[in-house]
Amino acid sequence: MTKALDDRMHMLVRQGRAPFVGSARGHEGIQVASTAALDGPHDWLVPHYRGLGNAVTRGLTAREWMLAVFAKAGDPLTAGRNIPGGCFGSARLRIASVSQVVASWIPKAAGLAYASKLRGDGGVVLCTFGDGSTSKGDFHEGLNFAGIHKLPVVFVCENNGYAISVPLRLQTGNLDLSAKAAGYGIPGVAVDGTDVPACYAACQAAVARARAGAGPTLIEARIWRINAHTSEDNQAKYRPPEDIEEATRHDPLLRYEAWLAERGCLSDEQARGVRSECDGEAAEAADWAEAQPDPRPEDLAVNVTA
Ligand SMILES: Cc1ncc(C[n+]2csc(CCOP(=O)(O)OP(=O)(O)O)c2C)c(N)n1
Repeated sequence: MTKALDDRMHMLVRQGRAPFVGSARGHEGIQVASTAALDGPHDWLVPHYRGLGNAVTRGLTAREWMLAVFAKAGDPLTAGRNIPGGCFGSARLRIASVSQVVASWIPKAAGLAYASKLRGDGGVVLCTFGDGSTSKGDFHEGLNFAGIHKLPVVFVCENNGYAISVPLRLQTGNLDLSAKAAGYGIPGVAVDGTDVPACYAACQAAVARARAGAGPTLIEARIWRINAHTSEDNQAKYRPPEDIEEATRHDPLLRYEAWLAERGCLSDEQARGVRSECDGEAAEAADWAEAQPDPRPEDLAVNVTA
């Protein structure tokens, strides 16, 4: 479903119907696996703007997603007043509001986990971000606080190797991002983010650890950015052609499909069926959302606090 929505958004942007898309291509495996591991009634998801796979797995519908893409009044997070296509959230699904301010949500995730711990409700927080976010102060503050108080939070760094045009080697002197966990006294786990079962196992173990009161984990999922940073970005300007080409060979969806097929769990026909069902749902959701009412100018300041 994530890929179907992603593909549809690109189509809408090219047709001039939607303004903008930040693609999750390449991120789907870790996003679906980490969110599937978050299975408690008091759990919270605190995703980054690229978290389409997290949102869909958590239960955000294609129609709700498309309301945000078209910035419609019914957009469940901000009623159409945030950057379209990268801002979603849902009180119903316990998805905290998504911010475009890189890494700003990491200390907030630690705060949510602190609240859960104080309440003793057994909740776990899943917080996701990119590799670029690890060089922000918020990363340090969030992980430091979570480490001190042994908070029930799982930090998942989706390392796609770039922060827009900045490659990882210009972001940090230590390319092993999972190693940063040691500075906070918490476990750091590196996982191949294109390997869905491995991602699920790592995330499940981290969620169980958090729920048992043993504290946070940092998981670094190493993935490939299959598309440009956003539809506004020309990655050919800074990314070698071989690297762009190589990324297409690390598609977690194709790898997982092959994994299922090898075990007799998915035939070609079933895979085609799933794809066509998802494509149909994404197309229907886009057409439906496009026809919904725009926000009213007089509602600009609703829920805006000073
Ligand atoms: C504080 C801040 N600085 C800069 C930006 C512009 N910006 C948006 S996304 C991004 C790159 C973030 O890279 P990363 O954390 O690796 O995540 P990715 O987008 O690659 O998934 C930047 C610099 C921003 N939104 N917020």
